[in-house]
Amino acid sequence: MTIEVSAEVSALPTPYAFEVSRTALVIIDMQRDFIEPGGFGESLGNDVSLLAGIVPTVAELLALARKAGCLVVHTRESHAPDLADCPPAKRLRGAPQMRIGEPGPMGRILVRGEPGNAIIDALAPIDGELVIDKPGKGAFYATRLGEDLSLRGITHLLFAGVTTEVCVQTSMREANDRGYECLLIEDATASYFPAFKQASLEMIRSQGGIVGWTASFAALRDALERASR
Ligand code: TIU
Repeated sequence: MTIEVSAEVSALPTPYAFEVSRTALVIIDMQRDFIEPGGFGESLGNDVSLLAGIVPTVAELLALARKAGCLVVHTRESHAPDLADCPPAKRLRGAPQMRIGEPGPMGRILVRGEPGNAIIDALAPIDGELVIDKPGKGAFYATRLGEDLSLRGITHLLFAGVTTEVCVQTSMREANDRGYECLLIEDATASYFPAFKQASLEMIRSQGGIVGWTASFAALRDALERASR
């Protein structure tokens, strides 16, 4: 028998309530390609050191979700080696020698199975966790994520990862349209552009939570501690 644990997080724009057994942590694209030098993120002209700063908080969040018994989902932005799932409109952007599929310091850029496509060691998935390879920015587009979540009765999603305004926000909007109640953990997400992160947090929770809620990691941890007493 599963004992229901209900938690309420101090969040914006209102408190966010969830049941642990119906909640998944979705960690978006914490892969070497975005966080380490020599990958896709840098190929687009970005300073990747900005993203490394959230790794300790995402690691704490992952440990908390595992301890609470939440489903954990990791995503990777990645393409098949023949790039059949990468439309030219996506492949042809950016500097010509550093496009998706070209060789880079960590193998072919954004290609499945290459070293740069691996999730960073500090956040490596363990048995029982889902790893979703996604060819788009959103985690639901052309993946089995929707089926995987509905098979497990998941209704609430906690989001973390990179980058806030691109893959995290796109995934959160896809989830919101599919009826999931979504909470973005503010200090467990980052952008190459701090102003874009801030704007994303504000637009997500504006208009009464038009896309969802945002809260700090500490607020989530406090809510789970209160719930387990
Ligand atoms: N460039 C950028 O900000 N992000 C991406 O290309 N992918 C993700 O956000 N994962």
